[in-house]
Amino acid sequence: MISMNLEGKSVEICADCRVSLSWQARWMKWFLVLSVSLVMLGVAAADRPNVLVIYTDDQGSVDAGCYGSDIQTPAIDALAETGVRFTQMLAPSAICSASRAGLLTGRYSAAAGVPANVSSAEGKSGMPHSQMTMADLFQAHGYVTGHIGKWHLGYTPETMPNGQGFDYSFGHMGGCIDNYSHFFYWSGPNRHDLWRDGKEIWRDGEYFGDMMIEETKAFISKHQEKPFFIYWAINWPHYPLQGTAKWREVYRDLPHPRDKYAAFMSTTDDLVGEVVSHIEALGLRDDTIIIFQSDHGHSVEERTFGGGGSAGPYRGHKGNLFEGGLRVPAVISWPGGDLPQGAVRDQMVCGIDWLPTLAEFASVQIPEDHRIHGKSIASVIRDEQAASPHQSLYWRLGHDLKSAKWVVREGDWKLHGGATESVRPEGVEKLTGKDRKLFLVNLADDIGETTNVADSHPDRVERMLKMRDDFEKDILDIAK
Ligand SMILES: [Ca+2]
Repeated sequence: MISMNLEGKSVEICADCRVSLSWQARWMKWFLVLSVSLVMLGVAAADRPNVLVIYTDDQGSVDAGCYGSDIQTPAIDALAETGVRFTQMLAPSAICSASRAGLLTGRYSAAAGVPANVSSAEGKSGMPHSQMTMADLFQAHGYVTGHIGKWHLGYTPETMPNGQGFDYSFGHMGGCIDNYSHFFYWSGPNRHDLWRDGKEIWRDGEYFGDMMIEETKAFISKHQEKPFFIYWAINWPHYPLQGTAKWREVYRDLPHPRDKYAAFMSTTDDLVGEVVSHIEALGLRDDTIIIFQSDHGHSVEERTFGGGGSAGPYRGHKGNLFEGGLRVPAVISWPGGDLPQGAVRDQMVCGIDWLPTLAEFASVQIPEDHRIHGKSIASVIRDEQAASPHQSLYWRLGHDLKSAKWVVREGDWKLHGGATESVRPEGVEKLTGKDRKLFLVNLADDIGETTNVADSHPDRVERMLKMRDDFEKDILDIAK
C-alpha cells in the first residue's frame, strides 16, 4: 500500500491498482505539492530563477577540460569559471535509470523504485508514477517544465515524462538511440524511439544533437517570461560514438577508442555552448541556474569499443560502485545568484542533493511530510569550509540485496558489498572471492580503492553492516 497524507487526510492506494488509479494518483501527487505552494504565494513565480539541469550520459569522472582532461570542453569549462565545480560529486547510481530516478526524486534510487535499469521497450513501466519528481515540484510552484533528450524511466503514458510532471517532452524513451535514425541502439531486433509529448514522431536522418539544440532553444524562447525548469538529459557521450567531422579530425591521432570518445565529448560540449549562448542572447543568463553533471562514470561496454572515457585516478566504471562509477564531473553556475565563481569544492555530495538545493535557491518548498534522502548543499556551494551535510550515504544497485552491489559511505570510509568490475586499472590486483563479499577502504588513504582493509577493521565492518541494514529498513519503509 502507498500511504499519502494530504491536508491531514490519510489516503491509501493499493500498489496493484496504480495503473487503474493513474489519474487519481496524478491529482493526489499534484495536491501534495499544491498544498504547500498555496502557502508560498509570498514569492511570486516571476521572481524565481530559471533552472536548466544538463545531465550527460556515461561521461567519465574527469572527462572535461576543467578536470584536467585532454578533451576540449570550452562550454563546460566556462560554466565552471562562472560557478562552482565539484571533485566529489557522487552519482545517485552507477547506471542510467537508477541515477536519473535519484536525481529527479532526491531519494536513494532504490527508494524511488528504480534500483536498476528499467526496460527500454514500449509498454513497459518504469519509475512509479506515485514518485514526486523535481518537475512535479517546480510545476506546482508556477514553473513551466520541459524534458529534452533521454528518458529511460518508463515507457507507459503514466511513467513517460508528461506523466511525471513535465509540461513538454521531446526525445527518446529507452536507454540509447542511433543519433540519425533514432532507432534503439542495442543487440537484437530494434525499433524506432522518438517522441514528442507522448506521441511518436519521425525525423529520418536528422542529427539528434541538432534537434536537441533546436528544441531546448525554442522552449526557452517560448517561455522566457515565465520561470522555466528544463531537464536536458543529453544522451551523449553514451554510445554510439557519433561525434561531428570537425572533432573527429581534431582527435584523429589519439588511440582507438579514445579518439571517437573524445570527438563525441567535444561535440557534446558544442551543444552545451549553443544553448548557453542562446540564454545569454536572451538576457536570461543571470537569472538562470545551470547545473551540468554526468549520470555516472564511463562505459566499458562492447558498443563503446570497451572504453574511451577516463576515470582518472579512480578505480571503476559504469555499472559498479567504485569511485570511477560514481564520481562525476559536476558544476553549478548562477551568475545572478551571488554564488562563488571559479570555485572548487571537495566535500562529499550526491546527485540526490540537487532537488533540495534547487528548491532552496528557487524558494520552492518541499512538502514537510515528504521524505527524501538528499540534503541542500547550498552552504557547501557558498563556503568552501562548510561541512558536507552528509555524514553517511548509501547505494544499492540491483533489486535483491543478496545479489546486488551496495556501498555504505561514512566520512572517508567506504564499505562495498557484492563488488564486481569488468576492467581494472593497470597494476591493481584482481578482486578475490573475499573482496567481492566485503571490501573496505578509506578514501583518504587509498583514493584508487586498491587494497581491501576489511580484515584489519572488523569493528568498523560490523558497524557499517548495521548502517546498511538501517538504510535498507528506511528504503523499505518509504516504498511501503
Ligand atoms: Ca548512463
